[in-house]
Amino acid sequence: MNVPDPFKNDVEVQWCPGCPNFGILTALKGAFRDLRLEPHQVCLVSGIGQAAKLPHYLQCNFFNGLHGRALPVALGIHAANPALTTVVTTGEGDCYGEGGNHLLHALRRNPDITVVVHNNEIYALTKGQGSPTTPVGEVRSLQVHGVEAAPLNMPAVAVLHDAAFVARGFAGDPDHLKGLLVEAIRCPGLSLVEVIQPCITWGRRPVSWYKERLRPVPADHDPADREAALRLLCGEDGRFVTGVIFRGPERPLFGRRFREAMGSEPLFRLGFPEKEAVLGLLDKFRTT
Ligand SMILES: Cc1ncc(C[n+]2csc(CCOP(=O)(O)OP(=O)(O)O)c2C)c(N)n1
Ligand code: SF4
Repeated sequence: MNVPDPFKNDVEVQWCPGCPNFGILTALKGAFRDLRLEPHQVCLVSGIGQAAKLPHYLQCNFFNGLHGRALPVALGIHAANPALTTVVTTGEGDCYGEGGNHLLHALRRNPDITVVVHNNEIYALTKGQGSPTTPVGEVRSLQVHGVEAAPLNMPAVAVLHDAAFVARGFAGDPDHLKGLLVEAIRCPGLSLVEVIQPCITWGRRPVSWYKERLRPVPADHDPADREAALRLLCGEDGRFVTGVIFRGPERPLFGRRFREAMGSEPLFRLGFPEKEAVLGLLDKFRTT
């Protein structure tokens, strides 16, 4: 029997035919289905880029903001309504480049959100310039003599800062990626799921080139072992390691103190304070 997909909408997809981003879309929808989430319980947040278009293609709440600014918006949404499942879908340019500072501070704050980074190692929307993960030496439209700056290893940075969950998937394997996304969304705290997402238009290599190089985490890898996780990510070919790489120790969640005092209801249900209470508060700041 055909069960209607509640996340399906009629928006025309603007990605190139065959773009591996379709695999990420399929995986995310599957994860929501497996978690029995309904569209009104989910909020997708993105910045600008090919990856950042993903929220357009799902029927649910979403906020598509400015390039690099997905994370502060996501933190605001999560603070206003912690009952929502907040998921950021972002490119590595969006999240590690222009928005890199926001990721660093989100790692400190540990909000209960999931960040899915479509890593195609270039700025695809703007036609293939080098990004914060482009390998050194690769020639790009702006880097005509080859990229000079070393690539950022943000999954390793996330491990160093005790992110709740760090994993890497492959856009060409949506089933495996779906499993990672389910675990990431279930895990309380900041989950970073990087996805190897070859760009078949501006990238230099076919999807098969990446597939041949994938290095699943060894069967005996303990994700609670921080040093082992760093060895995997920082070792040779660390950029191709896939699977659950790290599970951080339990840490206080962003907004915990406020919610302990005010309850976990969405802000709009908490009601407005009495006018006298607000005036009394303002009085404290008045100078005579
Ligand atoms: C503030 C600002 N800076 C730069 C841009 C131009 N811009 C749009 S998308 C993008 C990069 C996209 O790369 P990435 O985030 O990796 O996503 P992809 O398109 O590769 O999926 C850039 C530099 C912009 N729109 N706004
Ligand atoms: S330019 Fe690259 S990332 Fe963008 S839709 Fe086309 S294949 Fe996908």
